[in-house]
Amino acid sequence: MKKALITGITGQDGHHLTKLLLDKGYEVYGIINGQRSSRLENFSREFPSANLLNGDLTDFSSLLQIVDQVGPDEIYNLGAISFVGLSFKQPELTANVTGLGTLRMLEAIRKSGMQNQVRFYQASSSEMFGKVRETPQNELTAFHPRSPYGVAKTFAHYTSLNYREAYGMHSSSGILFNHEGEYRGHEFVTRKITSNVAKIKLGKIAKFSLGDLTPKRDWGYAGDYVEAMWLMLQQDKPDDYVIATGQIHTVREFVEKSLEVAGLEGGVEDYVEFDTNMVRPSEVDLLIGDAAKAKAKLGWTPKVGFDQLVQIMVENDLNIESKR
Ligand code: G4F
Repeated sequence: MKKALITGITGQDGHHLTKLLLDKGYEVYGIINGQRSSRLENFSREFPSANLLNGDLTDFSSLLQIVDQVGPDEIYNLGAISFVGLSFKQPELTANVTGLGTLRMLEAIRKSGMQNQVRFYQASSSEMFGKVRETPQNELTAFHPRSPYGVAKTFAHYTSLNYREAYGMHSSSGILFNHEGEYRGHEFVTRKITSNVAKIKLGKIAKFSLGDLTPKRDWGYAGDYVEAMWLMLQQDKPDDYVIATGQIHTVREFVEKSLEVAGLEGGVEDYVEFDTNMVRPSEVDLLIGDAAKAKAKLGWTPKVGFDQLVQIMVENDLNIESKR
């Protein structure tokens, strides 16, 4: 039985990936930081067979000890301070967890003497493209990150590449564009929209607030994207891949579609107020990915499109809110 170790296991992608790997017959291990949270409780209830170990991406000795103890075949490094807005308020913590955390994990694999056995996946991000140099963005597009989060992810991306080149490690990075779904945290704009639209539909609130409605994103379904992660580690050779749908929509369009799915009449301004606090010091205006390489080499294509994604999320939140 193959063993997989996941950092950030209780996050959105950790949920989807754990399900995928358990269905494939893996023994799944995850690193948690020892703090109780509703996310952790929900995760443990849903996946009682997953083994959760205390450790932290800011603590090298804990990573080394866990890698030694588990002896994983595959490591998926999903752990990060992943909310871009927060990274402007806590840039040093973001650099430490999201950037240096990746270096610590790769070094733990090397120091444990397992660099030739372990296959490593790094969760790279389209935020690295930031102020985009070309459209659409592919694996060769130059990076220009626009947030402490994007800068930290760029460091982690190149560290993963460096361990591949310097030590011959099977280290692959997925440059994932925005991916959403029913496990998405409420701080991200899609979930903020669908949970508030559900509350409006059920008569709990009349309006909610958002920042800039003009940014354009390439939004896919997280369940599809974790399949790409797994496929990368099944290849003979490690490599980097853009994972995206190739379709873009504005934040405003996401609100419009959510209102439509919920059956709410009227325009965006009838339900949304502008909140200057949500405007970022530097914004990423447009992200759209070209996943041709993933299609050609991994045989990966997204199954869920924009309309279906919004439908999944709105219906999920209507279901949750109707029980509260
Ligand atoms: O949902 P967001 O916070 O996601 P963002 O910044 O695009 O980052 C996500 O995708 C990245 C991949 O490209 C990941 F690496 C990252 O970890 C994360 O998953 O914001 C999307 C857009 C932004 O332009 C933001 O300024 O929505 C805009 N926005 C407008 N009003 C808002 C709000 N974002 C949030 N979170 N909350 C608002 O009220």
